[in-house]
Amino acid sequence: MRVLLILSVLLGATLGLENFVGHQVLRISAADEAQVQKVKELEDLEHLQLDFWRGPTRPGSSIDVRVPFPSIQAVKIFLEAHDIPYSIMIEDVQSLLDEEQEQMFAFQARARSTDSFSYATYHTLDEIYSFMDMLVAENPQLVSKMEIGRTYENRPIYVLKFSTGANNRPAIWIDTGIHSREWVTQASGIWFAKKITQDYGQDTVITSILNNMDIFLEIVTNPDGFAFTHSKNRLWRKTRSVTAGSSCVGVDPNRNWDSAFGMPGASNNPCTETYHGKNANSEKEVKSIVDFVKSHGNIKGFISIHSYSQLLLYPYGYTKTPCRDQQELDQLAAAAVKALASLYGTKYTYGSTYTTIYQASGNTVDWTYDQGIKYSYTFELRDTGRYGFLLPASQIIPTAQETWLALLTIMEHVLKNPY
Ligand code: O2S
Ligand code: ZN
Repeated sequence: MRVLLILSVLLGATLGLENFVGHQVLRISAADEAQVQKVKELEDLEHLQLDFWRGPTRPGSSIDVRVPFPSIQAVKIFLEAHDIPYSIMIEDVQSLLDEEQEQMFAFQARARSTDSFSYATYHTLDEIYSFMDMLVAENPQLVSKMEIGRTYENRPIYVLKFSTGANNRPAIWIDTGIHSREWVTQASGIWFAKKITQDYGQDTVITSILNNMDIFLEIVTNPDGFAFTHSKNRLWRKTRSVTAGSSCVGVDPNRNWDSAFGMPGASNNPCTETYHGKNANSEKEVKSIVDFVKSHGNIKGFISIHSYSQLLLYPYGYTKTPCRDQQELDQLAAAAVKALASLYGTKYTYGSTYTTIYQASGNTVDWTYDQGIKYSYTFELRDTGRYGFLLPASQIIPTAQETWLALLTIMEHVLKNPY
């Protein structure tokens, strides 16, 4: 055990990877608003280097936070002193990372076709980009690849287009991985892409959807961040843009949209995980989608996929005021999570972002909704925190399969309810 530990630290060190030896993820149960405020005090203590995986949120729903080894004693003493209950969700973050690495290593062989591609493992950016090229080459009638822009570090930003007909049909947009560490989402995006090509012409629902609408799928929505999760820090969430006057890197691409930009529910501190950026659309990864959506002009459903917590959310995140279509969006969400649960019993909660998790201004689907895209949803995939962002690869396919049933429910509703 000790030898293994030393080995993994050495291997990680030679690769220049940030290590998480002894880091724990604590689940904090703040009972009332006063306790939530106490936890927020912890968030403001930058030297503790806390990484909030979930929350701080409303009283009653739990807060998950990764605590670096040197801060563990201080944090636990603080929580105990204020009578705030907590439990240890992950004993040692690094040991989960080591398991993930071993699993990826076992499936290293590069696939020559999308049939031999391993859907049940996590992949690098290069592997995903080569998957996309294979899928396009194998299905030229159905799939094409568009470059909608370049990232801060000048990587191409690709979108797969699934289309069987005329230009500018009404369309559905799906993005995965705008937060780079949410690896099960990009992995699910890959699976969705393959699923569409397999089921078109076989399954009546996806066939009728694609006979009338196009689907745009952006699998790696934050390529710089994703590359960084492989090369340096597995738990990187934001973009990789440099902020003048700060030594902290990156902007939260889910707080950078031009909808209540910079209002409560985002941070103006570049060193936090929810930093909104200098101005709306400052991030090229965001601006590329904004330009695409505006120039397309006929997107009818917009689904942005995150992890984790098992939630299906609709606007708004910046205000508790219900959106105009709240009733219809709520009913459709209910139907979607029911379809999702029908496969493996996975339970989802649904509702508006603000009322269901926390206030979030400048988020993607608030903007798309206010652009007139009525069917705008955010998913948070598995799990509810046992593994959090470090979901074992064995759960990729079940996660993608069940999510696909929810996506079909939403897409079919869009098809049957033109507006
Ligand atoms: O914090 C976030 O960006 C959430 C979603 C927001 C709409 C609240 C992701 S990580 C699920
Ligand atoms: Zn996210």
